[in-house]
Amino acid sequence: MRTDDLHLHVRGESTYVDDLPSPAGCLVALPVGSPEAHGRITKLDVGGALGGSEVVTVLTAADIPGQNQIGAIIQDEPLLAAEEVHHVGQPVALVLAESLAAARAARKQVVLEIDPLPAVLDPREAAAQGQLLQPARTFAIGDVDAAWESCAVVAEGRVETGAQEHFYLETQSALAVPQEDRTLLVHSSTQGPTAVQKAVSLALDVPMHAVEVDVRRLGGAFGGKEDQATPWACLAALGADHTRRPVRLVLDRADDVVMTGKRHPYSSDFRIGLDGDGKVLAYEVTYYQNAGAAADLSTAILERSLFHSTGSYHVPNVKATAFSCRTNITPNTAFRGFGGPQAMFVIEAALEKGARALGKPLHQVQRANLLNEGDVFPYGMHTEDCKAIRCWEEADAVFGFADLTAAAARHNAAHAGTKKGVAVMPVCFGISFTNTALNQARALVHVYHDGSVNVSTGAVEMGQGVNRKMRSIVAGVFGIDTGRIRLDTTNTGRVANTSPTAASTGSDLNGAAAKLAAEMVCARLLQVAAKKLDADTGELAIAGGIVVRDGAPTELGWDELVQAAYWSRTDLSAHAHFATPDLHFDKTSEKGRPFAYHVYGTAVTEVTVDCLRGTYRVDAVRLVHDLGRSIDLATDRGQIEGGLVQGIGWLTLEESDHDSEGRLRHDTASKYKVPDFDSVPNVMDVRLLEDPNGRAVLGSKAVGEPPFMYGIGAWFALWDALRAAKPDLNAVHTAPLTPERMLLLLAGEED
Ligand code: LUZ
Ligand code: MOS
Repeated sequence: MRTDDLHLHVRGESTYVDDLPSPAGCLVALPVGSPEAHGRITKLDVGGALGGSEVVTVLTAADIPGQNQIGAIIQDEPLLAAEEVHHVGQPVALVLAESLAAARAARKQVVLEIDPLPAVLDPREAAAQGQLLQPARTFAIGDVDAAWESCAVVAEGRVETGAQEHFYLETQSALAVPQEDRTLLVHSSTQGPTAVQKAVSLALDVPMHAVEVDVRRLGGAFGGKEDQATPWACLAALGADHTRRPVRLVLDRADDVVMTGKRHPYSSDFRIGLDGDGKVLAYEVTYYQNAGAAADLSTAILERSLFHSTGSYHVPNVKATAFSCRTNITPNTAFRGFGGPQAMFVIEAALEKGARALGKPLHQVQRANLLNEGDVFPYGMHTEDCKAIRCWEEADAVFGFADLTAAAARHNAAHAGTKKGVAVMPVCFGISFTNTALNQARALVHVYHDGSVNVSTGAVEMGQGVNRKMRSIVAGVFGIDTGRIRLDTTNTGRVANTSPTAASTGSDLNGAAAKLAAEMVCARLLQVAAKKLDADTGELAIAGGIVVRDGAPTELGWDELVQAAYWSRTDLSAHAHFATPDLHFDKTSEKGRPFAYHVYGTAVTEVTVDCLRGTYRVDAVRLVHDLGRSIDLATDRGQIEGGLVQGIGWLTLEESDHDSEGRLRHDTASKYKVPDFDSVPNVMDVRLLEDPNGRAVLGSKAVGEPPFMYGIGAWFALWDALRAAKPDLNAVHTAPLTPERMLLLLAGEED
């Protein structure tokens, strides 16, 4: 029997929230969003909408029985706006109707009048006005101010990185079904079932035990459903609680794009100082994060930017300052990398400018500064089992950076119409939630007395393959075929107090908990086996579905053993908890050991630019990735290739911006370019450094986010090609480097 969902995906049989059959009497909910970026609500009249046929009711802030507040870190975001609106698309009311068509018609009849207030869209402007989510944070080590004078060169510059739309195929969805006694079952497309459970309980003023959140799988998330699945589940729950009828809320693509946040755009200033050998002596950086109209996860994202300010490099004197700036755009949120990519792009830009000032090749300067074993990060943690240099050296040995650079130079000398560029991109990414308390997980393992196994964890399957890994881990403990094991839904009734499946930690945390729970049941089974075989438990194990004694198979098979255990009244279920050891961080000194370990890697990217058209191709990305011992190689390769392509998209194609009124310029797939099959590099050569990791389950390493940042290499390879065409170019490091911007730069129209 097949127990993963790949065969369901290819047959289109996997169920998502919107595929769940409608329970009897199910209503459709549709949010009404603000048309203005900032203003005072002077009139909200739902009377016209209520007159429509099939319209059941229209709810506003006044109908919320509990808190009108969904902010998880900072309580600054209403579920439904009551007096003021702070961004276009901010929900102000909820239409409940018998059909989607009726809900759409009714939404047009809601009268919403807003007295506009000035909208701030730019993070530097917000900072100048004191619109900050929290006081500035600074990570510092050494003495930058004293270091400048010992530098051979000092370079300064400004860096802009853009937003990124998650574009998960499944839009935000929830189905809330009222149960007896004012309890609720909520199906939600969320990475954080407990976050949804808690927010619903606060909005409805019921205890958490009255809210059961169930998640089968998500059709993609990428961070977009870590925090921002919550409002839609709360609104569906509000409708269900109010009407005592089931309520389905599925955003259409246009609403989803306008009403949900993106990756944070950052505007940054850097100053870097190098000695004559290209060693970085000092680095000073200031980040202005465009948080949007409410905090959401912005302050945590800002923290991860600070942790990644020096990328893969050791810098002795650092001062990194970060501002989380409140503006009037949709609150931005988690997105693969969580602020890390933004900071890593800045240090790469700084090295590029510094290398140029020194007249040395960029990759030589990068190599000279790579992290070594025992080096200290600005946040006080030292590298352990550091793979930065090993990945770089292996990539250089296999792919030959000098040869690739020389080949590009030969091409460029011989061709005026096209230019080739090459860039090396080293990655170092810290694994663990930076909020230490979140680094815990639970699992529940049931062995049924027919020998089949049911596993529940706090991990949410979002296409990343976490369920395959859980299954493989449990099968390994029991010594049985993976086909005997099924992963159940992620459900707050079976596994409580889940951390979101995020920060690349899903498999590390939940896999460790699942392993512990399976080991508890396995130990009990071996006691039963020992009795039956008149053996010592120490001599016994299960392998290939059979009890083995001192390595030799016995007569006792798994099914028979499980039945014997049941009939002798043995507990065949176990719940276990795992918390990552040795983590601590002190926010006063900004020092500690926030990460269990780091993931390393090095990619080399080659591109060709058409100098007449500004168009380009990513010819090849070749990389060496620090994977640890893989639990599921195909899944890990998928994460590496997918992350890389998503990173290339962020830096080269995906342009998300607003007009001067704060309205998004795109709300459809035709106006926003996500990477497609054509954007995939012609060559993707992924080599793995497979070295067991002592700090995660079965020697594995987290793989979800780190590969995203290889995509930064595509930007610098394009920049390299651009410089071959325009050696005197002195433009701002701005991403994405779209074909349009490339053309303007080639034509000397943009700076
Ligand atoms: N989510 C979160 C994350 O809440 N904390 C983190 O540190 C994090 N890091 C990466 C992605 N999501
Ligand atoms: Mo995240 S960016 O939800 O791991």
